[in-house]
Amino acid sequence: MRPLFRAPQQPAVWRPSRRILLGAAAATALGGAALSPLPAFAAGRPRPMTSAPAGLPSDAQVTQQVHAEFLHGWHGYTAKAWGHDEVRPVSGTHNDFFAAGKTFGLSMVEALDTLFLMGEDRELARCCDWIERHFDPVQDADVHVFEAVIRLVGGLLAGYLATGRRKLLAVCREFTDHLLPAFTTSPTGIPYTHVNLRTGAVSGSDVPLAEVGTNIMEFGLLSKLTGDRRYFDASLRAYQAVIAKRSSLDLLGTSIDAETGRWTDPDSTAPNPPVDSFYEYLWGGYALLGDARLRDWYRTLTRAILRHQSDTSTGHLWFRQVDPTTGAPIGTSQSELASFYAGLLGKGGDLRDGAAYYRSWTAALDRYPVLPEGLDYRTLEATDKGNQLRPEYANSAFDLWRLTHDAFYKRTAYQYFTAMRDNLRVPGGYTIATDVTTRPMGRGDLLPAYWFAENYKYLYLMFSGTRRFDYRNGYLSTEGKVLRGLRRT
Ligand code: DMJ
Repeated sequence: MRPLFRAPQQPAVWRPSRRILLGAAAATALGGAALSPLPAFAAGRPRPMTSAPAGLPSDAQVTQQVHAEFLHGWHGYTAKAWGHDEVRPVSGTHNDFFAAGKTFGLSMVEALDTLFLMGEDRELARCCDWIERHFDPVQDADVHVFEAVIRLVGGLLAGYLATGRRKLLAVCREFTDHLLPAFTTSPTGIPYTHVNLRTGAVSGSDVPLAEVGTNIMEFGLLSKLTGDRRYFDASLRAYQAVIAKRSSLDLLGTSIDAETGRWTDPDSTAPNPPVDSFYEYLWGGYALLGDARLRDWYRTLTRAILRHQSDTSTGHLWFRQVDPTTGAPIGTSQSELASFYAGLLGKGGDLRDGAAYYRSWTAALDRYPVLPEGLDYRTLEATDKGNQLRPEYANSAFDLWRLTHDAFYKRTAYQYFTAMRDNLRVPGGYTIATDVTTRPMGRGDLLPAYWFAENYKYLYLMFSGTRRFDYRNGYLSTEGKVLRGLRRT
């Protein structure tokens, strides 16, 4: 057991080896022997830039702007939707995220470690008090397991790490115990999509890969903190069930049946949703828990994606959809959510490919200041013109900046920030876009809770150099939760 819960050693400074730069060709086969070392984030706290690159305010100024904008959204939530999951900032009403008439105080749970990093200790304490008094982990609600894990389990864990309040860990454990039937009642170990927290009744056997495999970071950490390995074991079993079904090209499909273990959609659509974070958690699970099987699976599957799905025909790197057994191209759509993959490639050792994919998305950002939800990458035409206040581009900027300290990532992250502020800020906070191609942009009426966990946290960490974060060893989940590297003073 011990190796599962030991963080891997990282070299002090990340210099891509030739083997890593060769990327796909260098990876070993599934279960293979020694692999590339874990790329380290650049050593130490970043030194604030007082003379910023052209067109960029100083780090201190950007930090202040990002902090102020975060608080603008936060105060919008606390004024109109305190105690509820999400705020609708235009109408001043609220949204129940998981189930009608039920609340988990989702925006509060999502915000915990961001409030800590920004030094908002009074707001943080207010949220913890609410959670300890009102969060009901066994309410009669059918919850979406994937969302419950990344948002609530991850949020409570990060809140516990930020504050040391043991009640948060106890609530997290009890809540997770009521999610577990989704895994343990499945004949294959692939979790059902939904579970009723009170009755344990499960539903939803057609499961997208992200929902199978985006839990090992939270469950592994919970196992580590409680000494109870049931959580980690459930995650690992789910991963094993899917990886055993990979094609002869080492490609995976999109959705799988939890009861039969057969593909319901066999096409390889990585790194788009709904498979995206399946791959992210193989690497993240390895980085956080030190389990070499996760690293080996990540390398094997990533090698196959780079080999069979890369398309540079437009002069930019994109990822096409393919038939998993022949590698034949079947689609050229790219979801905005896939832009997280640039950072993941960097963290996983394919830094050159990660940087190239980030540049592809930056070209799209030059055309649409706020990225549309979907594109056809051959033309950059928007296939879905909305934007759900997405954080993925900023996530990759943060990851790649941590690996390289290249000011390009700060410049482009600031471009992302100002476009969001100029187009999607409303008096009651921030809101989603219905059409990013019109001026002014078409606006909806929702501030998704992940905005409190992700978008401006990445920017704040890039520009602030806060002492509350361990820049070398810190590691964040897909939902931006700091699962390692919060520094309490
Ligand atoms: C977040 O819940 C997470 O980042 C998840 O992995 C994917 N999508 C949303 C934000 O877009």
